[in-house]
Amino acid sequence: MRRKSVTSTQDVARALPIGSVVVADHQTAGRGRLDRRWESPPGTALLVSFALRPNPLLSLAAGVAAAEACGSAVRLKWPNDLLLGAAKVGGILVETTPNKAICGIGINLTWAPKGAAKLNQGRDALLVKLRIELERWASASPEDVLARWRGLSDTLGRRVRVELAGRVIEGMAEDIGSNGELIVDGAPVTFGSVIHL
Ligand code: BT5
Repeated sequence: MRRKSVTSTQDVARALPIGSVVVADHQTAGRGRLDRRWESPPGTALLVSFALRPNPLLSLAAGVAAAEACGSAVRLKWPNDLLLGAAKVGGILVETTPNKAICGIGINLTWAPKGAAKLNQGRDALLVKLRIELERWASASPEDVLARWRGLSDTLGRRVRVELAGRVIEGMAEDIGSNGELIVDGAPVTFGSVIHL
């Protein structure tokens, strides 16, 4: 389904059956995690939400799918950023209901906020590739998703600072665990914002 303007493609997809895809030219209230805003002027980005079956590794699988669709210059930052060079070019937001997962993907194409990147690819061609990759990776085995995520990762092998609720840790990002958690100096981090040092 294509819309000119919506609050968020996530809000529209939430009410639709599994398998639905919602694309919008503009979001008046695009969002990231933790009530953060996702900004993009009308017609400058791929803004899409997929209604899918719940899957505990969906956020990582969607990152893999998006990176594969964008091309080899795009890499992944834990937990959910798409990077071009060192700059954020897109993001993934997975929201769940008891029987559905709403997977939102935003990728900057012809505009990016200060400090961020844009991909300069055509929206419709990118969406075609993304649908194919997401179908593949959302139904791939956890081992395959984790292995490909490791291969596309720009986070592993780096020193990172992780901002957790009320606490900051620093250490080496060593691996991701079987539930998608980041392993920093041997300890699992399941939630938080990461800064590459
Ligand atoms: C994300 O959140 O990176 C997930 C973004 C998901 C957006 C898609 S668009 C389609 C669907 N519908 C929605 O409403 N959302 C999804 P997070 O990791 O919380 O990052 C948010 C932060 O990224 C913000 O606080 C800004 O600092 C920054 N940001 C905002 N807009 C950006 C942009 N266009 N490009 C790069 N960074 C941006």
